[in-house]
Amino acid sequence: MHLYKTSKGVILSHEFQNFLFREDWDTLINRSNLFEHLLQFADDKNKISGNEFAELINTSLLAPIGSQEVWAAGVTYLRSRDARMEEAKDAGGGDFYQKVYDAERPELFFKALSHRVAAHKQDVYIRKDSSWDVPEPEFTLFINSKGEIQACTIGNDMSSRSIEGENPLYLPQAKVYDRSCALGPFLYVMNEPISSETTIHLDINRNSETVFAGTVQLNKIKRSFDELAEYLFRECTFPVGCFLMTGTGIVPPDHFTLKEHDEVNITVDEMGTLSNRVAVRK
Ligand code: DO4
Ligand code: MG
Repeated sequence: MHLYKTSKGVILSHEFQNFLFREDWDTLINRSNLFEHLLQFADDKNKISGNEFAELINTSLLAPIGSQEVWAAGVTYLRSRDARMEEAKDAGGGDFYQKVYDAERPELFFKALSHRVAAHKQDVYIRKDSSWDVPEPEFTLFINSKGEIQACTIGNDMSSRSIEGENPLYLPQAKVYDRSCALGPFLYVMNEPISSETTIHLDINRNSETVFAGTVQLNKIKRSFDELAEYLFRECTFPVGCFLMTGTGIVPPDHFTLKEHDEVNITVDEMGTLSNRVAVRK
């Protein structure tokens, strides 16, 4: 079992890479024309069958990341701006979200290295010192060291709304902690740019019941992916490329908070579902 090809592109994971490619993960993915490179391996003998693929996504896979940094963009959708203005209003921080939504410069922040990233079917964590927590389903880009967008994956930018709402300067603590980020199940190397009509779906299940469901289309984003990538690469180099989460367009209503054992499913049309259970770090 090696590599999975769909009509839209090639799907890659560490599990395939061990069998098929001589290079390590960082070298393999950090190149121009990644899709064309992978196509060379997509012959019948290297392809896995649909059944094998279906089996694979029921197992815990490694997250599709090596030594890359994960960065995230914020307030790129109106829904994120509105939710944050509300949560920060008592702290007097609401205006900043309006300003950053309108500004030329986007909000970009450092999110994680691989040791803080949960893979598909691994637990994501909520903080013990937080009382209001949400997942943020985000279309996530892989950008090579030349700043070229080469692939994408599904991301969850886990966030503490109580900590960020208390004071926006607490953003790094609201956003960066163990297992605050999930990526996967695979790296999707597309043969053409993803359609702006693509829908992201978030479903949160508790005791087998759906307690929140929401959707957003990629075309609701305020900024282009190229613009976000260009800002990120202005004064930062990424020797083996980086991941960039592009912001959330879905925020559950204010009365909602995640609880331990909830299951968070983030589906992106044509790509698949990233599934994680919520836990508290022991
Ligand atoms: O401004 C704080 C973070 C925003 C964010 O993570 C998002 O909009 O997705
Ligand atoms: Mg986010």
